[in-house]
Amino acid sequence: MTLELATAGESHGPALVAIVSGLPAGLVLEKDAIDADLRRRQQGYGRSPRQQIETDEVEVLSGLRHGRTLGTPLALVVRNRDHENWTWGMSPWPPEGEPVGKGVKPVTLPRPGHADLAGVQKYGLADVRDALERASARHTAVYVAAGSVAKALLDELGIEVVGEALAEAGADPAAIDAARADRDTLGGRVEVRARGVPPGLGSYARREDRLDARLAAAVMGIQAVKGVEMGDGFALAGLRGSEAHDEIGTDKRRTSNRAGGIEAGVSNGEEIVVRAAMKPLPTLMKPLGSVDLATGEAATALVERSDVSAVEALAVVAEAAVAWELARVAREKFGGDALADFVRAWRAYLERIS
Ligand code: EPS
Repeated sequence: MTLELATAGESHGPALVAIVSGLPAGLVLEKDAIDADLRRRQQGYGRSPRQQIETDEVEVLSGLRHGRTLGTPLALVVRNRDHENWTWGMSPWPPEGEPVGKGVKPVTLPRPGHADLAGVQKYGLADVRDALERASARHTAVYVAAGSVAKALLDELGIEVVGEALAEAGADPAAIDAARADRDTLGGRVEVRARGVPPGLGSYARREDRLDARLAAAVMGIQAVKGVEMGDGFALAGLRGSEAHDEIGTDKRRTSNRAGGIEAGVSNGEEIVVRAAMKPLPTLMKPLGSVDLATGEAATALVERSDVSAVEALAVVAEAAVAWELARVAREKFGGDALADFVRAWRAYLERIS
């Protein structure tokens, strides 16, 4: 038994969609809690005017009745309000009538750092828009909705997952204002902490079972993330072994947590700490050098409305990714078709190891 997530959706298409399967029946979901996470993702200083157009909110099409999961696939939808400005340009079917609104002209100026050039080469596209629409970080909205569901499941096991931006330039209004004035962008770092995770989630048996590898893949899979570390991560490389490891007390707890709650790919009962580094966003108002794919001539990259920094949004998205992966390993370990079976298996396990 595991959780699976399938998503679909373009940034300016009609909607973003997620299908979550593998939830137990009987889990109570609250629309307000999911919408609150969607709102958190939209906030943060330095976001683009797009966020004034969108008021993200979850719709549920299946898998839920009267606020309780049915143990069947849960279909989540987040609409793109901005689509009304792109109905011709992003019409799923051949558009009717004269071109009107946004997205009507092909984009031929790929942006360094975005999916634009690789996307058109890989898929044989004539319009960069056909690549950038899906590559856009817009669809992290629906990952956050799925992460919110995962957090509701983890809450049944007393696990809490919280992400926040580190107090660095990408989350500092003054630095963001300065970058905006220079028509530039910023990146930054975020940290996600998961409390209440029992020892024994994940495994050293196979590379793909390792909890740290799974969390790293989940977080690295978020747009613009270029680095992930667990606990003290890269800093551990410069320490001696005597300074780097977390000693074990008679209560089996640790006196420090440099490992970030994971050893040998298995949770050790301490707080799980995952940090991610985000590169500066690649859409620049003062564009970098590129090539016009229509003419082959030197040009500058596409200039589009964009965020100056989305580090605070990344904190919410990374929180969702960590929650999702922890919920997945918990489903694998504790199983159960009914929520009560899942919770009972967790309790029995805690009793055995205590
Ligand atoms: C993004 C470009 C911008 C961001 C977008 C991600 O969108 P637009 O081109 O519509 O202004 O605002 O992020 C979101 C819309 C969002 O909700 O997070 C990109 O190119 O990745």
